Amino acid sequence: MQRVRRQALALAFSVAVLSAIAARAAEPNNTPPTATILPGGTLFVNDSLDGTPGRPDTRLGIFDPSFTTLQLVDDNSSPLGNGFASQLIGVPLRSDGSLYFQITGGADVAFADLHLESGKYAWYLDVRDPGGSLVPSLSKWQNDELSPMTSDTEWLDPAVSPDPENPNWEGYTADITLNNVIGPGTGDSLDFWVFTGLAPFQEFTATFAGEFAGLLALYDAANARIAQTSAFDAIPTLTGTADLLGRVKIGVTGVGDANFTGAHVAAGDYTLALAVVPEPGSVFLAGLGAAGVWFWLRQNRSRRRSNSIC
Ligand SMILES: [Ca+2]
Ligand SMILES: [Ca+2]
Ligand SMILES: [Ca+2]
Ligand SMILES: [Ca+2]
Repeated sequence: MQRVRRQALALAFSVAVLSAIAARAAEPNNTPPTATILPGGTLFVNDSLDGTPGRPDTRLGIFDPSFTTLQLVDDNSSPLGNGFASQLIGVPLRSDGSLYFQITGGADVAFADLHLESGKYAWYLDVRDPGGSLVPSLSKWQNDELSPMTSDTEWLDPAVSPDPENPNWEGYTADITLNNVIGPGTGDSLDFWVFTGLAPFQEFTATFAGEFAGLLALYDAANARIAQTSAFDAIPTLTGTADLLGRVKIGVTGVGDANFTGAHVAAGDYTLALAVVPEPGSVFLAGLGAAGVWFWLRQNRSRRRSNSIC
């Protein structure tokens, strides 16, 4: 018994040392299928996210049909994105039902394509009738991309008014809203990790601590998201069980990106730590650190199995 105990303590110690070696992501690990597979025994990772690059600062202008006369402009009014996206509310449609608008970089005040912004964004055009109700048939949206020294021109074609009593579209307006934080951007906005070497169906608790507000999600072997933390969790914590192979796949993103597509601007270092749940009823097990328990159990089980085979 003494020999078994010494062996178990030595194993627990070696696992604790292994766990103390902070793993880093083998980037890109930005999707569940490309998750970084951690060495068996690794129970925490120190890494970082940066969702800020690739978010274009936009400027939005309303123009005449020939795009020569700027009539209305906005730089940073959008409630969507990172605070540098644009929005114009209640823009009157022209008397033929048309509307012409242009999106350029924030610094390009003259709409002369003089800017260096790049990245994906989305625009939403919501047309409202004179009573303020949305007109879905005329409303539309699109994902787009801004590149340095270019701009995007968009418009609503002239059309016959839906109201014969109001052929000149009087009172019809459009809200144009831009979102400059869509998709993963061009930085390191997502990390996916696979912890390995746990016992089959081993219970675990995963916790996140970081310089930014984070979200964790648990993925199954088919890369389906099966559980996730909420933006309201003071300490993002997931509980679950390892799969048949003793693996746990966890995704890390920033608050606001509940779909784990990387659409957030959080940045900073974080620690993701896994604690395995010891089986109750053993005083000896309670004396071992959580880092060593699963390994001790696994060794003991395989030893028992080989004993019973002999
Ligand atoms: Ca990372
Ligand atoms: Ca802007
Ligand atoms: Ca474009
Ligand atoms: Ca990553």
